[in-house]
Amino acid sequence: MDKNNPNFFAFNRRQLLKTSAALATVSQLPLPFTSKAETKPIVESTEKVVWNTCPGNCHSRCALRLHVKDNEVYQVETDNTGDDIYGNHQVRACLRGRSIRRVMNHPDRLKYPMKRIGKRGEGKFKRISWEEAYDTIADNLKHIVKEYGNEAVYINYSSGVSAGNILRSAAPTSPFARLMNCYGGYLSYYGTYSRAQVSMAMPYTYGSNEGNATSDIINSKLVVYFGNNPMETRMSGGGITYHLEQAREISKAKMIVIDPRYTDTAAGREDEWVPIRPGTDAALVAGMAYVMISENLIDQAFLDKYCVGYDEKTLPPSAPKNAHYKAYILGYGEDGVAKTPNWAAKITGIPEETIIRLAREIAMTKPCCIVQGWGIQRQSNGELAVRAVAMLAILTGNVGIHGGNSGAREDTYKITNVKFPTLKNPVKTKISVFMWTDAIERGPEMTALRDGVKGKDKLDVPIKFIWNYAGNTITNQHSNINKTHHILQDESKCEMIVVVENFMTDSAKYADILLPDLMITEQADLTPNEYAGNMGYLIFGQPATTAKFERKPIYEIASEIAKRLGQDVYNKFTEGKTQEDWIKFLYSEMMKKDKDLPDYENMKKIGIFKKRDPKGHFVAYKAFRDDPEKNPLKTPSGKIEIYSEALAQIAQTWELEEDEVIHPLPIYHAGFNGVDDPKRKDYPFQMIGFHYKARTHSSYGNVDILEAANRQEIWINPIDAQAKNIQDGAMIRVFNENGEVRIAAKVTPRIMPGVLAMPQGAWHKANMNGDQIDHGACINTLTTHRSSPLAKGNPQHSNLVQIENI
Ligand SMILES: Nc1nc2c(c(=O)[nH]1)N[C@H]1C(S)=C(S)[C@@H](COP(=O)(O)OP(=O)(O)OC[C@H]3O[C@@H](n4cnc5c(=O)[nH]c(N)nc54)[C@H](O)[C@@H]3O)O[C@H]1N2
Ligand SMILES: Nc1nc2c(c(=O)[nH]1)N[C@H]1C(S)=C(S)[C@@H](COP(=O)(O)OP(=O)(O)OC[C@H]3O[C@@H](n4cnc5c(=O)[nH]c(N)nc54)[C@H](O)[C@@H]3O)O[C@H]1N2
Ligand code: SF4
Ligand SMILES: [Mo]
Repeated sequence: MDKNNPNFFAFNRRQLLKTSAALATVSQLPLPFTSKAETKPIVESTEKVVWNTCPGNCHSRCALRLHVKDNEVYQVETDNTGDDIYGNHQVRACLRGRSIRRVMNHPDRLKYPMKRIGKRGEGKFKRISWEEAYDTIADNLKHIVKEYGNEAVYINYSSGVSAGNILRSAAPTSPFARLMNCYGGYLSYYGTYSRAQVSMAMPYTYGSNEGNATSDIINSKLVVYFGNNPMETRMSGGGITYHLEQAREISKAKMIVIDPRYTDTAAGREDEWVPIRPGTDAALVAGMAYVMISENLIDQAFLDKYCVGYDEKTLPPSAPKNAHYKAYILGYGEDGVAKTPNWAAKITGIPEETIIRLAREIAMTKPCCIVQGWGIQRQSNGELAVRAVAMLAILTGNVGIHGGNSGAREDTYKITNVKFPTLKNPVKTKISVFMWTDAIERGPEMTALRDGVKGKDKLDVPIKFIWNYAGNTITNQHSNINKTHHILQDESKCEMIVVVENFMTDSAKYADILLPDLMITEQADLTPNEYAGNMGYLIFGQPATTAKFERKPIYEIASEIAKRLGQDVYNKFTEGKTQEDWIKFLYSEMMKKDKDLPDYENMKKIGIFKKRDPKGHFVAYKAFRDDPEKNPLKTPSGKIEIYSEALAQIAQTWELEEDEVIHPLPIYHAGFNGVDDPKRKDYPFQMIGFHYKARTHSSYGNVDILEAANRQEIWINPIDAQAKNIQDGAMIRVFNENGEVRIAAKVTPRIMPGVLAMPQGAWHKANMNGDQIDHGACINTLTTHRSSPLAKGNPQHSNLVQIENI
């Protein structure tokens, strides 16, 4: 049977299951996360089982089946439809989703609308009525729009409710975006905290940022992961780890994991772990490219036919002589340095012999699937690094074929979806998602060429009003909390902050008005899949319980505010529809696009609908590979741009600091807070963050059992621990020029020497009127407000720190 037939896995799984049936008699132990492990409760007449979704943004979207009795969720199970066969498999929740009952019924959940009575950040609030809350918000909004214009109103990035279609929280899809678009518009952002650098940079190479479906690993002989940790970052049974396991089971592909940490993805599953210094992947690639080029292991025919700027032959006429990639690698380019494996070894910390061996292996094993996670791009030199990793795929001609990949992160099939329409934003100005604190402090100084303002040469006004719905990026998830605190203390700068939340998060403490929201599990919505490999699915969630205390659904909150901004605003916002009307409407639009969807009532009944990608395993840029003339890429030349004229132009015109580089080629540059930053004299350790299984960012961070199971601790190599006389488990100080945290030390060889790793998303806990020492160990006490050069994105993994015993 053809491996690329979408039924291939199904066939193979059946074979496997047959074999395992024989084994089952020997071992009857249920596997973790299988439906067989679940108890089927006896459903009494007062009880019901309600389908809904895990709310957060972990890039899986799991189905929850909530068992309800007397208006309380008493048990949580997950998807029990489908089977163990790939393409019809179960979208099983991880421990976080299964602990949702502890979030819904948490004693700290917000119950009433409140207004702030202490200073911002102090956490002192007073209960008010909904009427007073709505009036205060509407009056302030009217006043600010009148005084400064709509550009002074900002909707902050947030991802707490990235699941539900109507509830979607981030600015481009937030209900507040629709509200503001009915009221003259708002200052919007480009990019995300997730992938600002890669989304900006990769299209200069490929015209977009596509990767092969994970399931296509079935066709690979070798899998190389650069800073990609799906076992922790895409944990669900509906997520990609499932396909990864299955695909490798069948293809027997060898796996190499390149990461400063020995990750859960590597753990016992990899064939080789290559520890690397953070921010140096581009140097590793250059060292490997040197071997491939000098040993003639590259795919010259591919480079000639599909690429621009590999060598003199395809270098655009506008480029200076020897500005091509080959010259850069071999040492006759601008810098005159040959990027030998020895050169790369000194930068990356990877032995020269390993670099040579890896280069040969990657070049000679075909097809080879090269994938990068987003850890390497959340850095001060992230834009260069992501294009550099793509070079490995390009040099070896692994782009556009089954079993290969572009070097980007793995892709997914998505179910047909129609979102709550946010309408057109009359304000065209955009800032980078990361630069909102700058826009409060020095908005009118921010320009297109220096600060990446888009749609205009400069901002006219600073941010004066912030909507923050279902997000903790005011402080906890944004960088440099102490500096942000300082900026927000001055109430004459940003005049009004509205936070809609479930908890008194660190960000919520900065609200002027704080509103208690219903959770997604307490209302109806449609949720499409996110990263799920080759299977798309749609979940129709229903409210598990009625609203408790004075919590309200966001659609009602936004509608009530709209009403106070004018009858016309209200009419435009609601179009006379209730939340249920909207769901019916959106679903009918989806049904028009996908004839396979069941009808509304049936969808409501079944709760989850699954559909396998009818086209099989997605391969990025396959059409281009098959016929580049007919299917050009979206780059200016229509080809893969190793040398980008557009970037050459930007490099010449934008205003940059000395330690910032934008370059037409994917060169190595250390960036700020990198390996060769002079600040290492005082702060010798490189410290990365990582996305942790204990939480989804800060969400679930207050669930005690999850906290206990996965402690907040900083990874330190035994060599460093010994030099610093730090014992495993000891509480230590981690500090730099931005602040100080206290955290337990995890002394482990799973991290390379000289590098520390701190799980991101822990709840910031500091006395902000006192010493500001963070006892919660939120990594953003230590990160910087400086942005990366091209995307102006968050370099939250580029940090330099010192550690000491307390
Ligand atoms: N240093 C560092 N910082 C980072 C990162 C990093 O790697 N390192 N990662 C970045 C990335 S990739 C991202 S995506 C961001 C994520 O940052 P955020 O988008 O802020 O994500 P969370 O911390 O999960 O916060 C979501 C909030 O939504 C709330 N919430 C959940 N459900 C509901 C609901 O139904 N209604 C309302 N109103 N609220 C709800 C939760 O209580 C929680 O406070 O963090 C970024 N910050
Ligand atoms: N459990 C859980 N899952 C999540 C999330 C969560 O908070 N918790 N968040 C979700 C969200 S919104 C996002 S955006 C994604 C984030 O997904 P990613 O950005 O891919 O996750 P990270 O853990 O930040 O980074 C991935 C890996 O890169 C490594 N790394 C860091 N710097 C470097 C480097 O310079 N070179 C190399 N080679 N490796 C490096 C880290 O050690 C880590 O193992 O995860 C999603 N999934
Ligand atoms: S946190 Fe992610 S993997 Fe876990 S249940 Fe929720 S959506 Fe699924
Ligand atoms: Mo993210």
